[in-house]
Amino acid sequence: MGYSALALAGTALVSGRTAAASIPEAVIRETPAMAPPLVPNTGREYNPVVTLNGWSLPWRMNGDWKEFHLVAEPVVREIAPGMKAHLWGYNGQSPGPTIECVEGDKLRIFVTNKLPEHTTVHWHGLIVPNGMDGVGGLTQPHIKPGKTFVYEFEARRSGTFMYHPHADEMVQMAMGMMGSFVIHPRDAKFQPVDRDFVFVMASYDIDPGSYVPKVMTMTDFNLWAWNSRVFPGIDPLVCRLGDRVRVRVGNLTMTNHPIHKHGMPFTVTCTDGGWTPESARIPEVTTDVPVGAMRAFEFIAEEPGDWAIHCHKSHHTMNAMGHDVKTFIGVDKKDLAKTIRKLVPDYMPMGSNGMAEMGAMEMPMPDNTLPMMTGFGQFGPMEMGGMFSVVKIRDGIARGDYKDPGDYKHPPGSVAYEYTGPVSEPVRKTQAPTTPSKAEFNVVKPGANSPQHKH
Ligand SMILES: [Cu+2]
Repeated sequence: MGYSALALAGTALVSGRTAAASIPEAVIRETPAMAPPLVPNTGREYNPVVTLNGWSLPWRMNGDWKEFHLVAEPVVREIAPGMKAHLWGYNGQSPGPTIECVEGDKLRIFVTNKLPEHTTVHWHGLIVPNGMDGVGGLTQPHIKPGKTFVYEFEARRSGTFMYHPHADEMVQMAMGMMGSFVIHPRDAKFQPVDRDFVFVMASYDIDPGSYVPKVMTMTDFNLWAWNSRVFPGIDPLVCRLGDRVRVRVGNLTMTNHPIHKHGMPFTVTCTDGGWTPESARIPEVTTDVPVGAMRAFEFIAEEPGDWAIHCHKSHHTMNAMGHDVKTFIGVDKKDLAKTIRKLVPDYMPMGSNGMAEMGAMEMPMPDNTLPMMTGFGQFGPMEMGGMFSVVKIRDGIARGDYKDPGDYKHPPGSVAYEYTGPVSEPVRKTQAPTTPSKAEFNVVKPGANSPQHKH
């Protein structure tokens, strides 16, 4: 090979200007369907991750450099069936493809800018030479529209990281520019898992009926997404019974997300700062993922079933509509509705008894708008949206099979059921509340007229 003359082995990273003379083909993908894990056929071996509703970027080996080609460009992303958004992303989708490599790999990443404004790429959490850190103006000139820049660095430590622009950041991240970056350990036996899922959280503010996120929104987003998808558009996390499973979650929204998983506890084993020491690993069922951070947690898939996994902020498991609607719980709106219907014949009062009715209701909505509460399970409407998916644990799934196995078949007698016998009225305490006596509290004030001091 013509590149062997570079003699890079064992040296510090030298500029690859000669080797970078030819650029690898940019692989573009335009579907939000989950790609099967990208098993490496060149370079060192590793156990690839699975990107929810996404894919991993192929590379080419050039001497001992692993070369990738990212293209920053406007994309159309299906947020969930029935709604598309006009975002900015990489290589045809938002988020961009996951970049996977192995600790010690020499990486050369070409970044072509097809956006209408300049950009850069910051490698969040990676230890890179300062001039490769991607902070526009501070560590490099911006990548102007139409230009291609080259980033070269060694993958120095394994873990879970992200990439995103560090140029007009508020706009570019609000438009969906981000991706996951996984560096696999040099030793494939280190912290091994059977299934390894990754996704990055983003939030969007897209008015019902429109396509482009409002980029000035600070906190009041209306779409809370995993890999730019919302429930019911998020892939299930399909696991084989007994598998050791890792879930890597990054947060590039403007607020924290307590990620909660039903069924079995998990342990956070890695952050974007590195692997968590054994002695610091505690079992949990919820882990908070702060803004600008990654958390990877692991569990043994030992309980079969359809287990919910979701952000525990309940507004984040809702889709866009009006989150600013008034609360009407307890209000009888019958008369009011009659009056309003004289003016607006379709008027439907909402929420006198809560909002569950919305989950089953097919309300007329503007085009390109998802219901606020949606999704049907085998027992009825799930009334979810946003950051929600299902960990589907099944016996008899093949290794490497991520196809949705459908609804869980519960063993007979293991589903909550209706009681149909007589129900007596609950016993309520009818006596008016009384002020507790001093004796009940048994407060002893030194020297005061406490009972002990009365003679
Ligand atoms: Cu959340």
